[in-house]
Amino acid sequence: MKFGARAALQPEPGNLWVVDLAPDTESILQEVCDGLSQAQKQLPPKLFYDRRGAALFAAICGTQAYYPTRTENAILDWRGVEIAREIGPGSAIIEFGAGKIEKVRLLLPSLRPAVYAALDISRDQLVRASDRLALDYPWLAVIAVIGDYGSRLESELSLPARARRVVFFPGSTIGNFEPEQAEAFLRRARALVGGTGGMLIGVDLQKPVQILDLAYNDPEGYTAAFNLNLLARLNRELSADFDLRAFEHQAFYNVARSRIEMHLRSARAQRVRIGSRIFSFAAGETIHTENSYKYTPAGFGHMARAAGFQGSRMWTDPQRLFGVFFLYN
Ligand code: AVI
Repeated sequence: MKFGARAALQPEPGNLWVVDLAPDTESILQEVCDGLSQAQKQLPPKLFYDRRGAALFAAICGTQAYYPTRTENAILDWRGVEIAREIGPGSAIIEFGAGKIEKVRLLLPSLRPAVYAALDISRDQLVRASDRLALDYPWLAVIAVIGDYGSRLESELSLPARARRVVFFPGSTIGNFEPEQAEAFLRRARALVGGTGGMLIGVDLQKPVQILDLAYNDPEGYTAAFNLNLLARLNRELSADFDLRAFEHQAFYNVARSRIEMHLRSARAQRVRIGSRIFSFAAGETIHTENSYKYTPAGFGHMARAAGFQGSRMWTDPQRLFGVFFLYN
């Protein structure tokens, strides 16, 4: 494994290159204080994914209640050959939010890309997973980029000029963006892949409320632990003094806005210190920690066209819980 400076970054088969674009503690502190100063207090969901948060998210994905992971995996597995045919061999796959790098493995045997670049905020997990991938697929050049979705990936990547570029964005993480941000993200992906490129993206579809509510309130309590870990992380990394027993997990489907909302509800009136700042909470007041928007196939297709993609194709499961879209120019 090599930690590469941009000038030296040249992918080679069998090699893994690592670029670190992670935000520093100062900018995280600023973002946290800004969020907790709003009338509706909020925290950015990207902070969920420290080492413990990434492990809890993996546990959520394994629950019976959280259907998106297994449903998307099944679609990628069943439709892998068709998807590979759409994309073509020798491509450069750029995955945003790659996590444990499991999903792309379902596609690699039929897809045979030349390069795979993974971006993720969870440093340890990404380095471990991309190192393993490079070992398992000696014919594949692997690049690991540590950063959030705002990282200027475009200027850091050096990809073979002739490879068809395809952004891979599975997991329905697009649902964690506000609709305007989601459209801007698609537009950015389109600019990154250029005129001949495409985007393979997983999208969670609208469905009955009970299925959604259960998925974000799993009986095992992993989602609650994942949500509360955000406060534990602020205690650890920003010397905050949140009392974790005084906050509780809340998740519900907001029908009017077609989104799951996650909050942390203060069980009593309390004051919390973060660095030199004090934040007051009323009893019952919440910190809004995440939205997870659910789309209809038509609604998502419309957004993709507004972002500049000219065509799309969707694969889904028999219950139409989840959609995997290929967007192209
Ligand atoms: C990463 N993202 C797509 C997940 C979701 O379903 O919105 C995050 C998550 N939050 C709670 N459970 C899962």
